[in-house]
Formats: sequence, C-alpha cells, structure tokens
Amino acid sequence: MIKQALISVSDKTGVLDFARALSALGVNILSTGGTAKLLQENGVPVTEVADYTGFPEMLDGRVKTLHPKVHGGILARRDFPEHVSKLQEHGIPEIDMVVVNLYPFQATVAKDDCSLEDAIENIDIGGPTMLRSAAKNHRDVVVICDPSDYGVVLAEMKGTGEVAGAVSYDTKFRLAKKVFSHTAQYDGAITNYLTSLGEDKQHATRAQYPQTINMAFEKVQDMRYGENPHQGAAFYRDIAPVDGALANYRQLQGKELSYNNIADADAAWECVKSLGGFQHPAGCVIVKHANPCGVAIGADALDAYTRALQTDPTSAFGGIIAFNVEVDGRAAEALAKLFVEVLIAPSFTAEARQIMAAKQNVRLLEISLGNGQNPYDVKRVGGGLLVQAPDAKNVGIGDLRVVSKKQPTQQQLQDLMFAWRVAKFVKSNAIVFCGNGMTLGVGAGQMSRIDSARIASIKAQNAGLSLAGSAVASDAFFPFRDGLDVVVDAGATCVIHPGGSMRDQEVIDAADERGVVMLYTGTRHFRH
Ligand code: 93A
Repeated sequence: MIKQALISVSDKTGVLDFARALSALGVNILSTGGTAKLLQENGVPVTEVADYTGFPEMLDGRVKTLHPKVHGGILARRDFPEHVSKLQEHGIPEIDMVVVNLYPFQATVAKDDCSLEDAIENIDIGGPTMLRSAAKNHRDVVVICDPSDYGVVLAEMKGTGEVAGAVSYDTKFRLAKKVFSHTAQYDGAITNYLTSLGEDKQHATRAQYPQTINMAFEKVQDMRYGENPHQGAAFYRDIAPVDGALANYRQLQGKELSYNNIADADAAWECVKSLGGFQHPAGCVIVKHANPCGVAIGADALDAYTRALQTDPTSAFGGIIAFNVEVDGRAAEALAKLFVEVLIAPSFTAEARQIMAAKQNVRLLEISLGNGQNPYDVKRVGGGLLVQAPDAKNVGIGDLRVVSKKQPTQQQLQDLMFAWRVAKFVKSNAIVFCGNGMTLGVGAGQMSRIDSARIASIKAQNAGLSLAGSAVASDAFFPFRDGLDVVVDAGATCVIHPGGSMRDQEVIDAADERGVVMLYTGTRHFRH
C-alpha cells in the first residue's frame, strides 16, 4: 500500500493531475518548494519537506531533501525488523513512492550563453540521490523519473491486481531500471560537458570532442543474427534520435528487419534525403551492399524509380529502395514486380499499401523527412573509437570552379551536381557517371580509382546505357591523367572532382587536350 509519496520535479508536466489522483487515493504527499507551491495553489493537500524534516531548505536550495528522515523513509527494508524498529525509534515514517525529475542540466549546457556557473548550479544532487535510493529499494518503493509513467502507475493503483491498490513488482522493477539508466545518462552528460571545457574553463571555448564521451542508446530489437549468421546482433537507437534519422522508422509491414537491412536502409535513406533541390521533385535510391546501384530524380516516385532501376537492374534484385516523396499506387505496382527487401519513404498512399500487402515479405518503412544531424559519426576500431563530425557538407553551384577552357552548359552543371551528390554516398574510390538526372554507371569501393572508373563504364555497358556525353564525378582528385583518360574514353564530356593533386596541371591540361569540361568542388567525399 502506498501511504506516502515524495514529489519533487523540475519538469512539472502532468504532475498536478497525478498528485491530485494520488491524494484522492488517500496518499499523503510531501514536496519541495516549487512543486509544493504548485500543488497548494491548486488545492492539492501537501506537506513541505522542510516542515516534515524540521530543517529549512538551505544554501540556495542545494540542500532540500538530503535528510535522514527522507532517505531513511525511502531506504529502510520493510522486511527487516531491525530496519522497521530503527525508523520507529527515530520517528521516521516510510516513503513508499518517489516522483522526481532532475534539474535540466542538458538543456542548460545546450544554450550558447551558458556559463560554467549556470552549468554547475544545474547539477542536481538531491534528486538523483532520492531516485537512486528509491530504485535500490524498488521492492518496496515505486520510483518515477519520467512523467510518461504517471498513467501506468495510477492505473495499477486503481485496479484490482494481486493486491488492490498496489503497483506490481514488474512495474517497480522496470521503473527502477529506468532510473539507473536515467541517472547514468545524466552523469554522462555532466562528464561530457566538464571534460569539454578548455583551460580557461569557460563555456565559450568548449571543445567539440571532450576528454570522455558518454553516449546512451536504447535497444530497439534483438536480431536473428548480424552481418553473418554466426554473429549475434541487436539494434540500438539514440535516446532521442535526430529529426529524419533512420531510427525513427515506423514499420508498416513485412518480416523483421535484419542487421544488413538496417545498414543498407540507412545508406539509402541518407542518400535519398540529399536529393532535394534538383530540377525534378522526386528522388529514388536503390542500395545493394551499402552502395547505391541506381539513383535518379524524376517527375514522381514512379518516374524516379523507373530511371534508377535502369542503371543496374541485376544488382537491384533484393535491394533496398528509398524515396524522398510519397509512394503512390502506380509506383507500388512497378515496385511489386521486383524482389525487394525494404522500401522506405516519408509516406505510402493507401493504394500503395494495399498493393504491397500482397507481398508480405517486403518490409515497408515510413520515416518523415528531416534535416537533423547526428553530432558525431563514430567507427569502432580495435580497442577504440574514431569520432568525427558527420559529412554534412553539400557543395552548391556557387562552390564550383571551372578549371577547363571549356565552360559547362546548364544541363552539364545540373548533371555534375547530381553526380557529385551521389558520389558522396558511394564507397571510395567512387566514380559515378550520370546523365539527365540519373546514374548511368557506378564504380564503388575499389582500391584503385582507375578500376572504379573501368567498372563504372563496364556496368553502364552491361545495362545497355550509353555514356556518350555523360557527366562523371570522382569522390577524390585524379592523382594522374590516366583516370581522366579512362572516363573520357568511356564517353564523359564533363568531369567534377575536388582538385588539389600535386599534378593538377597535368590533369587540367589533359581535360583541355580532350576537349572536356572540368570542375573543382574543393571538397572531398571519402566514404569507407
Ligand atoms: O539542489 S539539489 O541538488 N538538493 C536537494 O536536496 C534537492 N532535492 C530535490 N536539488 C534537489 N531537488 C531537485 O529539486 C529535484 O530533483 C527537482 O528537480 C527540483 C524540484 O524543486 P522544486 O520543487 O523547488 O521546483
């Protein structure tokens, strides 16, 4: 039976209704200053902790609840007679429920003008202490650190479970686990912040990469296996995934996602999200083994898909396909003819869903478009972690520099921009031939740029696509003229790459000699 609850919350969402309901169930409520005031003003009977302990809140609120009458009441084991008699000896009533959420440390340090002083004052001490006490003693104490749990707890208290008016052990255990994960994250955020401060300890000179990095993830699902069947695996997502991130997916139908599905879906989704701003509104990306094997823009989903599929219909078999526009019935009909593992789009029309329902194995993922950026891009290496800023750079027309004698036409500029955008998502060394808003040949993941160029042109040939007059992008500069000769021999008439090689002049001269257009981006897009 819950007879007494302590409520002390910074985020006051939903707390008034919850406290009112507790009070109606006969629970005695203790509260700290601000929370008590809110309850009192709204007619909920409450005792201030200061009156309860006989000690005023002191030191600007730094000491409010750190008192044996509070912690004894939370931590005493109800099944240990010595604990129970100790409480009686000192006149300490039991506290059966703790409802606390913490000073907003993360939100405080996220502000540009936050001083070290502000940050420190927002390190909650009493709150986590109560949460941890209650979570440790979860067998007898209900602990709530998240307003979204108020409803569940109330429902159990009102219901007629094992013991009428009681919260089940399973719920208490779940809430306790949540608390330790919450306080660990909170301490992690404090460590990240403090170890990012420079010599002068001022917020203004915070390093982007702190001395320690604490990152918190929560499990979405176990998977049958990892990259290969002998590897176990699970998928975890950020506690709060950024807007538009793959981890926000809503699966509408289909088998469980596999490890490789999720990895490839991410590659497809990131690529298709970057296809905005071209002359056609719809974009489609087909991914196989983490590389785009067909990318196109088009008038609508069907048009973009039809064109993307032309690049490499063989590899597209069993692929992952992403759109940046709604998938309608016409597109779904075409898609239903191909063996597809995963389809991703911001939305599917009812008609499209009906058509795909006949292919229950296809996983349908809905994710809203967004432009959130993960703060870190990480890669595990033996015994460590490589951390970098994500490759968020999207080169614009204004960043380009024409280095050849020949000037590009408008159409060439568009095609070069498109090829460059796609090349960013192709594993290095990347060579991408494009024309008219679609990929014509993709060479990926080769140790030699020349081999990537040769492969891209062979693939175009295999697909029956002509490279005559095509645009080509190379994710890094051409170190010698030989790579350029291969793409021009294949039919390219305009080339885009970062520039910056020791032999830039040799390569520019080659472009002029061959009579092709050449542009520099000044930016490289290695992807490994
Ligand atoms: O300053 S504290 O670290 N010291 C305490 O003893 C203490 N007790 C509760 N912070 C403390 N709290 C926190 O006060 C709670 O975690 C909660 O976030 C906040 C609620 O204060 P109020 O009820 O005055 O708005």
